[in-house]
Formats: sequence, C-alpha cells, structure tokens
Amino acid sequence: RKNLSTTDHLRHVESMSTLPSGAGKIPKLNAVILGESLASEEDDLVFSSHDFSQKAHVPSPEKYLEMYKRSIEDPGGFWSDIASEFYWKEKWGEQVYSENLDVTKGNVKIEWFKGGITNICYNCLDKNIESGNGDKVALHWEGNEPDVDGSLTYTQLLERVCQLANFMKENGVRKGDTVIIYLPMLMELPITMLACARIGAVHSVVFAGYSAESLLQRIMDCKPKIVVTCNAVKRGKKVLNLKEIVDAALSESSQNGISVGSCLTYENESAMKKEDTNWQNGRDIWWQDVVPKCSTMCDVAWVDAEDPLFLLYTSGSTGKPKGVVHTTGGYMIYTATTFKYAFDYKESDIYWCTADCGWITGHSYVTYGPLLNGATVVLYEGVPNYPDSGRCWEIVDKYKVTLFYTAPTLYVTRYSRKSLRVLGSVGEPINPSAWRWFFNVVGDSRCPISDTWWQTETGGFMITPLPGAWPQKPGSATYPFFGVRPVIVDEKGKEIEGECSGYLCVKKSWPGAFRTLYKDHERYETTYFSAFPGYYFSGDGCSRDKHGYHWLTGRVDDVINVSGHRIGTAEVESALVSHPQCAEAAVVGVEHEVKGQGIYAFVTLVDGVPYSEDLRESLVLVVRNQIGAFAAPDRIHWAPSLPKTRSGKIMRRILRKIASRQLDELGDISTLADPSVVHQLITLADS
Ligand code: 6R9
Repeated sequence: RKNLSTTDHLRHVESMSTLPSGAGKIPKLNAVILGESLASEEDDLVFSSHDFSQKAHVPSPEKYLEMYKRSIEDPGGFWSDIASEFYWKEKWGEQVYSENLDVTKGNVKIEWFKGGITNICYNCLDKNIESGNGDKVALHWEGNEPDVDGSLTYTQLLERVCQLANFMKENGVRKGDTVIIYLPMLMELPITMLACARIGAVHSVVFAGYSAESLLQRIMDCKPKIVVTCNAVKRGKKVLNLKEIVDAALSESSQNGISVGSCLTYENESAMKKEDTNWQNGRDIWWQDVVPKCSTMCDVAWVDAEDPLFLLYTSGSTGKPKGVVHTTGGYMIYTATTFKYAFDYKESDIYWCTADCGWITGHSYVTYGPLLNGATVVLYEGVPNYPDSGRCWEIVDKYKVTLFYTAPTLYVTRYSRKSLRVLGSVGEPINPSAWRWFFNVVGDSRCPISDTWWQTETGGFMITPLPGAWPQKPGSATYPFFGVRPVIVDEKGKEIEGECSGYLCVKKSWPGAFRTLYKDHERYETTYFSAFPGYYFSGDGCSRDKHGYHWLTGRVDDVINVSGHRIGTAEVESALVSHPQCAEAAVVGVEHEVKGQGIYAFVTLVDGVPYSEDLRESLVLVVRNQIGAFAAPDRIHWAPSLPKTRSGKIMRRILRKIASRQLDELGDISTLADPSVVHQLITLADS
C-alpha cells in the first residue's frame, strides 16, 4: 500500500508554506463549496504550527514512518518494549503474541503477552502513586448543576477503589465473576470499574440510559454476581429514576431463574432522596452505609494478560447484542499507548472526554487509557446544553482543559477556550465542513484534530492523526496507528493497492483487539472473520487517496446503489453540509422504481434559516456539483432535529423507515436521546 513518502510530505510542506496554520478566525468555508471537485478536498492540507510539532511525541512524518515500520516488521519487539514500562508481576512467555485470523486455517485466536501476570488497576493507580503522583488530581467531577463538583487525587481514588473492592470480596465476588454496572457519570462509575479490575472480576457496564428490557437481556446473558447502580440521576432538568429500571430488570430476571445476589445502590442525593427510592430488603444495599466502612487497602488479584477484563455489549445490525470481550494485558498496553500518541499527552495536560463510560470510548479513553498515563481526567454528569448551550465551554474554561475529545455536535458561545491544545473526534465520519468548524471555531485554528477511527471491537484507536506529525486533511482520519495494518478489499476480498475505495479490513492482530464474543466464539468468527478470510472485517467502507490518507465513508450497510453507482451516504451528507445554510444532514436509501435505490436526505438548517423551495434547489445543486448528477437527492426532508442515540449517533435505521413510510416498523425508539424527534419528522413528511 502507498504511504505518503517523506519526500511527498516535504514537497507539500514547501508548496503549502504560504498557508500559515493559524490563518484568521472563522474563514469562509473554502474548497468544498459549489462546483469544486472532490480532488481539491484531498489536496487541502492543514499544518500544525512549527512550535507544536517540535514539542510533539512524534514531531515529523519521518519519525512516524520509522516507528510505524518497526511496529509492522517487529510487532513483538515494538510492543514488548512499550509493555516493559508497565508493572508486571511476572513477564510474559517467550512468544509475545500468537494469532490466527484465518477461519479457513482453524479457530480464530488472538493472544498478546500470554503468561504475563499483571493487574490494570495496579498500573492505573498504585504505580502512579509510587512514582510520586499520589497528590495529583486523577478525577475532576462536574455535576449536573454548575455549582456541584468534586475531585479525587490518585491516592484518594485508590482508597475509594480499595474500599469497594473489599466490599465486593466480602460479598462473594471472586476472580472471573461478572459484575453489571448501571451508573451515570459519577466518580463511582470508574471507581467500580477499577474495583472489579483490582479483584479480577469482569465488569460489564450498561449505559444508564438503556431500558429495563435491555438491561434484563444483558443480565440474562452474563448472570452477574452483583449489580451496582444508583437511585437516580438528573440530566438537565429531567430526573431519571434508575433504581426503578434496575428493579424491573431484576424482578423479571429472577422470575426467569437468574437471581442476582445483591444490588449495591449509591445514593445520588442531588437527584433523589433515600426515602423516595424503591427498596427490596435483603437484596438492596446502600453504598454509603457499607462501602466507607471497608478498609482502604486491598491486595491486588494478579491475573494473566489473557484473563478477561470486561465485556461490553454492542448492537449488531441484527439479533441480540453482542458481548464484546476484552482481555487485560494487550488492552492495557494498547489503550495507554494510543492515548499518549493520539492526544500527544503531556503530564501537564487536563483531559476531558465527553463520552459516557457506558460506551467503549468511556472505557478506553475516560478510564483506562488516561489513568494508565497518570492523567487528570474531567468527568461530567450532565448534558451539553444544560443550563444553556455554553456549558461545555464553561467546563473547558473552569478546569483549563487542554485535550478535548468529543463527538463534534456541540455549540460554541462566548467562552475563551484558550487552554485547548488538541481536539479529538469520534463516532461518525466527520465531514470536511464540520471539521473546519471544529478546527476554526472551537480550536481557534490552533489545535490539531485527532479524528480517531475505531470500534468497540478494536479496543483503541486504529486510524488516527498523531498531532504534529504530519499535515491533516479536513475529514480524513489520516494514517494507521502503530502496529495496525488496515487494508481495503473489494467484494471478492482482494486487497486493492494505491488510490482506491472498498471494504475496510485489518490484516494481523493488534494488542487491543477483542478476543471473542461472550459465550459465542462462533458468532465472533462468522460476523467478523468469515466475509473476507484472513482479515478482520470492520463493517466500514473506506477510501484511500493518492497520499495514502484514509477517508471513512460510513458503515457499508449505509451504501446506496443508485443505477449501479455506489454512493456513500457520508459523501452526500458531506456535500449537503458544505452548503452554508445546512447544519447537518443524514442520507438514506429508499426503493426507487427506475434507479433501484433513490437518495433521501434529511437536513437540519443553520439556526434561523427558513426552509424554502429555493433552498431545496440549491441543496440539490450542491450535491450535483460536488459528486455528480447521479447523486442528486430525490427528496429533501427538512428536519428541525435528527434522531440520535445518547452517544450522538444518528439512527439511520429509523430514518430509513420514515423515508419509506414504514411507520409501523419504526422499532425500538427508546434508546434515542429525544424520541419526540421521530414524531416531528413524521408530521413534517406529510406536510
Ligand atoms: C469508538 C466507537 C464504531 C463505528 C465504526 C464507524 C463509526 C467511529 C469514527 C467512525 C468515521 C471516525 N466511527 N469513529 N466513522 N470516523 N472517526 O464509536 O465505537 O460505538 O463501536 O462504533 O462508529 O462506523 O464502525 P462504536
């Protein structure tokens, strides 16, 4: 495959040297507007300042290429050098890793550092305290209400973790047992994850926004020894009674023969009082009554690198949720290393990731990755727009956040954000104009953006910029992380070289890879390794440009085939949002008599812009101009807002149903951040 060679880079640096990286504020969107070919997008390079690059861990393309080359040619050596910086009770065996990704050659198997004995909680906490960082703040917690907050140093965090670990041990939780965590973003959430890890229990965090039905399904599947929750949480002005949801799930599960021993419940006072909480004596225990009485010291359970650390359920396109299993050693090394390099982490940084610990992002990049690096992490309990849309920037200013990692759908107001140094983006392809907005407005044209492509399954970043190492292209996730070999294959599973687009797969294993699906290794193999034997198949489409930059085009099930032309929904969306009056767009395919599939576009307009026939025409024109007449949307549907999951992903499944008017088949809309959006859209469709 073609990497951007050093000389290529230097040539670009020369030819682009007239373009200073801090050029002006909120410049007019360039290049992608009207009539420009997509080729110019590929040529749109954005450079970090010289000063930033000089101080970066990876200061140049040459350095990246040198490190990348070694990581590919000698993965064992590359990763064991890094692993040696962590604490291992016993070193791993002769073989650093072993793998088989080829289903035709036997069972798929991935192992890293097998035989190595360690503990990830020890490496997150004890190790940092021993190296003199005990008094450094580990967690800053910002409550739903602006004046409610708290913090814990590394030493204090360890004490809290040990108390809970001791409580769990006393209540019969043993190494290998499963613990379900159904908590909002309180400090108790990472505390519980770490306490499980300390005693070798396997945590399964269920996002505290899932319904009782979803929670039940997960309880039935992994049969936890205990469930840890809290009575309620406030999200904005809304109080969510979490205990009620847990009660419903627990009583249903016990009727189905799975009874959970205890339900440890944290009293989240600011949301609900003890007296108002549903209670079942014998099963339910108040956290505050028991945990603070436990000892603040707790021995570590030393585990094998390949012992499971957690399972996390993620939805597939069909069927029941899949329990993605991550093990200890490889995941530890991988999350720590990706965090360090993709955010160019330095000891003085203050890091805030807006993801909830209920998702993989909150596992790898709220809890484990940052704490393994001894970082100071900001946790936020509430929603981005409470009490107003300036809240996020207020938090950035309050804690002087330098590294800010989010799904870029937030609003900007009057706050300074001077502290910001690096921005991160995750979850969906970020289109060039959103990229520019994030870069120019949020980062004042000063902060590199790490557009991190990865998945629950991959454990950590796979394709991501390394800030300062090479110029960025708005909308491209750039190059693979160390040790990752992304390949693009065609329908037949043949690798395509050079400039191309196709299915994104990964050749060879990497330390953070998931090892199986919980109790369903067969589904693991059929879902991820059978489509293209020899490779891990991501389910995403991707193209690679002439410089070797990667452009994610969305899930391959989001590809629309119009009269034989393959069109990525992301491509059309990207064209639509380059229109100055279009804020956001979601495109789906609908049946079309003549073309096979037609393009149906939902668009959200910039605040205050009214929808009109003229605007509709100019939106269609933008797509025609940028991609081609064949990609022109057949229908534009004005959407005051789009249906999104709580993690910010647009639910295209629902949009497809609305587009094809299959309104009785909308399915479960309870996981939406705001289910009322759906009815609003249906009404507008008919008007
Ligand atoms: C980390 C996370 C994974 C899917 C993935 C892809 C999409 C995530 C992306 C991105 C384009 C990025 N995705 N990051 N697409 N650019 N930077 O989100 O995990 O919830 O498992 O979702 O999200 O489609 O396949 P997960």
